[in-house]
Amino acid sequence: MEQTVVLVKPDGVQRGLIGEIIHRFERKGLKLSAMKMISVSDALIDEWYAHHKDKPFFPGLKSYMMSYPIVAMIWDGADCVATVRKMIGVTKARDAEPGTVRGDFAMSQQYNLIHASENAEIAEREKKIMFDDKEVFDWKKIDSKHVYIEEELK
Ligand code: FUP
Repeated sequence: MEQTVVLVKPDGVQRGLIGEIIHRFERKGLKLSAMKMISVSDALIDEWYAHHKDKPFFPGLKSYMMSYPIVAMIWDGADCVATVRKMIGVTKARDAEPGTVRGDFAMSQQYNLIHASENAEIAEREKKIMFDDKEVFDWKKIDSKHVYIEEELK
């Protein structure tokens, strides 16, 4: 199965949406493999958003990400990266489709509640940045045989 990294950003934590976000991924049939609340450092943001470091919005993005704790998670499932990206909606939250996290709960391009890895390669990179191996749990979810057919579990 594939894994993706999700962050509930400071605005999501402040607005009491941690549970709502977890609930959506649980009900979808995804499996939670890691979760922690952390304050992110300057260096972590530089690494995480390295591809944005020369953008005009980067200083604001960095101070926002460092303003309050975030909740970092790893979710696991078939085609999990693309599935979760669909469930969070587009970056500019007021344009995000209803039914997505950003579409249902946010209005801003920066205060858009949540991050999810863009593709499988980035997901692997983000897992290494955010989690130690001992923080990631390899466990069997017993309802998986009701979520997937046999071939999908291989
Ligand atoms: P996403 O993959 O949807 O999280 O979006 P990006 O990687 O393009 O952007 C990362 C974060 O930078 C966004 F979540 C919010 C912030 N951002 C801005 O503040 N302004 C912009 O114009 C673009 C992104």
